[in-house]
Order: sequence, then structure tokens, then C-alpha cells
Amino acid sequence: PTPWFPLRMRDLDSFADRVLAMGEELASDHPGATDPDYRRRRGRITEMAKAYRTGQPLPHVSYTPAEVRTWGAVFNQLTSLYPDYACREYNHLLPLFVTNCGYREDHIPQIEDISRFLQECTGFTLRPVMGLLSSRDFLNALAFRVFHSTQYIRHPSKPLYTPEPDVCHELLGHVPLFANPEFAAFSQEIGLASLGASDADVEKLATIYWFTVEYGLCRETVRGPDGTPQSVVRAFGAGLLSSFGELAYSLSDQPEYRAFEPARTAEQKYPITEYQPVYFVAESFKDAKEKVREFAKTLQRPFDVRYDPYSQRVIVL
Ligand code: H2B
Ligand code: FE
Repeated sequence: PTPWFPLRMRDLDSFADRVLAMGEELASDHPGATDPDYRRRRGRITEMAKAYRTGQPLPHVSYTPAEVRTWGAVFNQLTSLYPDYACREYNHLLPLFVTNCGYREDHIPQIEDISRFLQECTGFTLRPVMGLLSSRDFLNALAFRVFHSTQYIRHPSKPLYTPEPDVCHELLGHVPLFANPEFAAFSQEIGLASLGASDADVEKLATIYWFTVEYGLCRETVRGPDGTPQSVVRAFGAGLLSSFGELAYSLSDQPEYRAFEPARTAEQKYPITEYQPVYFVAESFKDAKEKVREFAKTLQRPFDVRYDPYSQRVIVL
């Protein structure tokens, strides 16, 4: 039997209380686990995410000066690396978020402002989420061009580390590229393939997501010092763009690079708490999207799907 999947935008409301980990409880090794103020603060923010329903205004969080300082430390560190390490598309888009969404060292942007801007660019929107969703739920939402975003911030004792997605990871790592039409289409392609897919196929798609949207590298051509074109590798994955340490590591000579090839990439094992030993390099977002679309045809699913943006519905063919 085909697993249940969302057909209408508001079907995503059913994901709100299905978080796996770190939703209401923090793991014992989380930097904020023994800080009662931090836990209370997260509780208030995740409460709003849990109560959110499609069509409502996105929750506004009034960040404290201490939270803004944590954001500022991360923002300054990362933005110093982007010119040399982030892909061209990211470096093109980030200034638009400064202008349109208040990305600044002294201000944590609101997901409401970001969602409105993204919608105007590619139709992507954000929804608040309490914590990690299952791969299936998380990927299913991408079929609707919906990205689930946390709104709380990491613990101030470790500003350059977080064991889970937080507002720095979402807003600096993920958000800017959703304004790129090819990247948006690539992300939606993974989402569409996940609708009603078997558990084994969702696992493959989650692995592809991991090695692209989270840890992807891409090839690009830059002009060398003498003006001749040179092929270089840059980062587009959010786990890299939001990690000061791993961003530089991923583009050093330490890790191994392989060409992005969905059928092979989908089988690759990966650690989740250490730097990646292997990265996959995409030729371009468009090429990656076309390869994922071809790969999706090889998965076992007795029907095809389309997304109708006018009605915000999935059409089953
Ligand atoms: N849930 C949330 N809230 N954010 C994510 O980035 C996320 C997730 N990533 N669930 C998913 C899992 C990813 O690791 C893949 C699809 O499993
Ligand atoms: Fe992420």
C-alpha cells in the first residue's frame, strides 16, 4: 500500500506535533540541557510552532539582546568566509536578504519577512517547526515549495556549535538559495519524488538531500589572477554554509570528492556528528535537478505526481 502523503497545503498542518527529537526535550549532551532559562525560552518558541496552522501569520519572535549577540558572532564569522567559499549563486543572493529581510549582525531576521520575500522570488515559503521532522514529512513539504524552519537559537555557551538545526543554520545556511529558481526547482524535485514513496526510497532521497541541500559542493568557473578561466569547487550545502569549521575543511585537500550521481550518492553512508569524509560535487543546480528527475523515474511508485501552484495541490497521475 502507498504510504499517506499530503495533497493540499494545509495537510502539512498534521506534521506540527510529529517531531522526532529536540522538540520539547533536549538530549543530555545538548549545550543547553542543564540551563533552565534556555529550556523555558525554547519551550515558548516551539509552542508557537506547534500551534501554527496554514494561512496564519508566521510567529514573530522578539529575540533578546543575548540571542542577538549569539547570532551576531555566527553572522560575522560566516560572512567573512563566504566570498572565498560559498558558491556564486549564494554570494549573489545574500545581499538581497540584507536589503529585503534585515540580515544584519545586530538583527535576527523574522521568518515572516523571509517567507514573504522568498515567495516573490520562487514561490518558496517557510513554516515554523518545533524540531527535527521525519525525513518523509520534511521532504514531502518540499514538494509544495515549503521549508520547515526552526526559530530558536543555539546555546550561547557554544556559539559556533549546534547539534541540531537552529535559526542560524536555517537563515544563513538554507534560506538564501531558495531564492534561486534552479535550486528551488531542484529542492522541489526531491520533494515530489518523496510523496508516497516506500521507506527505502525515502531513505535514498534523504541521502541525496544530505549530500546536496545539506553538504553539497558545486563546480564553477572563475577568472584566475591572469584572467584565464579556472574551474573551482565551492559550497552550496546549508550544513557547510552555516559551519565555520566545516566550510573551510570541505574545501581543503582533506576530504574526498566524488561527482554527484544520484544512484550512487543515494547509497553513500555518512556520519552525522563529524565532518563528512566524502562530498559530492554537482555540475550545476540545473544538472542536479535533471539527474534527480531521471533518478526518481527509477524508484518504485505506481503513479506520477505534479504540483499545481494555483491551487497549491498535488495532482496524482
Ligand atoms: N527536520 C527539520 N526540522 N529540519 C531539517 O533540516 C531536517 C528535518 N532535515 N528532518 C531532514 C530530516 C534531513 O536530514 C533528511 C531529509 O532526512
Ligand atoms: Fe538543514
